[in-house]
Amino acid sequence: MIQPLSTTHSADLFQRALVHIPGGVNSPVRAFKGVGGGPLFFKKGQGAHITDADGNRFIDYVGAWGPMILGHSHPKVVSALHEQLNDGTAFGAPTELEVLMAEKICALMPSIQSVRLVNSGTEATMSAIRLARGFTGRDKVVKFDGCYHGHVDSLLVKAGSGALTFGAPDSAGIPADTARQTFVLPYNDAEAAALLFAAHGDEIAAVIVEPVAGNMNLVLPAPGFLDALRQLTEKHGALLIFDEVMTGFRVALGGAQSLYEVTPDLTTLGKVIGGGLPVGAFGGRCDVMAKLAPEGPVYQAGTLSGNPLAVAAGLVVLEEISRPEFFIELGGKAAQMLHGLQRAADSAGIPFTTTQAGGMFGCFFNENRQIESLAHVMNSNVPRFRTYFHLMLAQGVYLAPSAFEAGFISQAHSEEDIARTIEAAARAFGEVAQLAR
Ligand code: HOZ
Repeated sequence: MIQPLSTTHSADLFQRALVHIPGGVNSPVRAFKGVGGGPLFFKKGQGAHITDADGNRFIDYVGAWGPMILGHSHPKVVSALHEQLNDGTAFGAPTELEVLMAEKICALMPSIQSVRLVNSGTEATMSAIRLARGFTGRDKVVKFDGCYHGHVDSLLVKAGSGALTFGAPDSAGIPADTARQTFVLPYNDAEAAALLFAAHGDEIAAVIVEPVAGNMNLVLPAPGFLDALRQLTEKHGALLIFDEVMTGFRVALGGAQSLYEVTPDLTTLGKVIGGGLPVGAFGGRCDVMAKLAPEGPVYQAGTLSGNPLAVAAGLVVLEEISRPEFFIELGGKAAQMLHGLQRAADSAGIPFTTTQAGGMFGCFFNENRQIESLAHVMNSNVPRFRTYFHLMLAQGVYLAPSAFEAGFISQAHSEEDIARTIEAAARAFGEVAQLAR
C-alpha cells in the first residue's frame, strides 16, 4: 500500500490562508478542489523538482503551468535576474530589453510582425479581442468549448481550466449582453464553424482558438481543423487569433502555428516568454497592430508592461530553447514518459490514453484512444484520476490537481526522474486496478 505523505505544514498554511485569501488561493485550480484534500504550499524549486513546506520533494510536471521549460531556478535565468535587479526593476518607460524581446519573438514566430508586451495571458487575449473588434468594426467573437483564454469577460463562456474543473464554465458576474457577443462551437468541428459563418459571417470580428487545447487536458487539433478556420475567417473578413499563451515556445520553437503550418492574424503569448515572471504578449499583422494606441484608436496600456525583470528572464529562456536540438530532446523525454505510462496502465488493465505536443502532454482515464473534443474528455473517469493523483503525490510526483489540465515537462527532467515517474505510476495503476475490483 502506498502511504500518504505528512503535509501538516501545508495544512496549517492553508488554514491561515483561508482567513484572508478567498478560498485560500490566488488562482482557483490550486485549491485541489478538483482532486480533494488541501493544496500543498511550496517553498523551493530546483531543476525538475519542487519542495513543499513540509520538506517533501516532488518531480514536478506542472512547471508553473508552462513557463518552467528549463526547469526551476535555471542558473542563467537566475543570473540575468540578479543583474537586472541591480539595474532597476521598473521604469514605466521604454528599455532596450523590450526591443530585444520584440525582435526575438518576431524572428521566432514570423506571423508576428509587431508585438506588444503585457503582464499576463489574460491581458493578452483581452487586448487581442478588443483590437480585433476595433480593426473589423464588428462585435461578435467565436470560441470553442473547453478552450480557456484567461478570465476575460467575453471569453469566460463554456471555458476550460478552472471553470471546467469546478463545473462552472460560465462565470457569474458577466453581463448577459457580453456573453451574447460570443458564439461557442465544439472544438475540432470545422463543419459547425462553416455553418456559423454562413449565417453570421459579417458580424464576426474574430475566431479565437487554442491551436492545441491545453485547458481541457491536452487535445490536439484534428487534421484540417485549423486550416478550415483560416479559410473561413479569411473569406468572411474576420481575424484568426491563436491563443498560444500555453503552446507558444512550448510545443515547438515556433509554437503550434509552426507545427500545423497555419498562419494566424494575431497570436497571444505568455508563460515561457517571461521565464517564470508575470508576462504576456499579443502580436501579429502590422496593419492590425497599427490600430493600437498611440498609433491607432484601440486603447491598451500598462504600467509594468515590458517589465525589465520579466523580459530579462524571458530572453534567456528564448535563447536557450533556440538551440537546434532543444525541442527534439524535450519531445523525446515526454514521449518516453508517456510510452512508459501507457505500458504500465495497459499491464494493470486500466483504460488509459495519452496525447502529446512537444513539451506538453495529456493523460486520460478513458477507453477512447482518439480524444478530439470536450465531449470525449468529459467521458474520462475523473474519480479514477483523483485516486491516481493522490497515489502519485504520495510517491513524490506532482501532477496538475485537475483531470482537465495539461502536463508539462522540462529540459531538467532526467532519465532517472522519468524512470521513477513510470515506476510510481505502475504502482498507482496497480492500486487503482485493485480498488476497481
Ligand atoms: N489557468 C491555469 C491552468 N490552465 C492555472 C493557473 C494557476 O492556478 O496558477
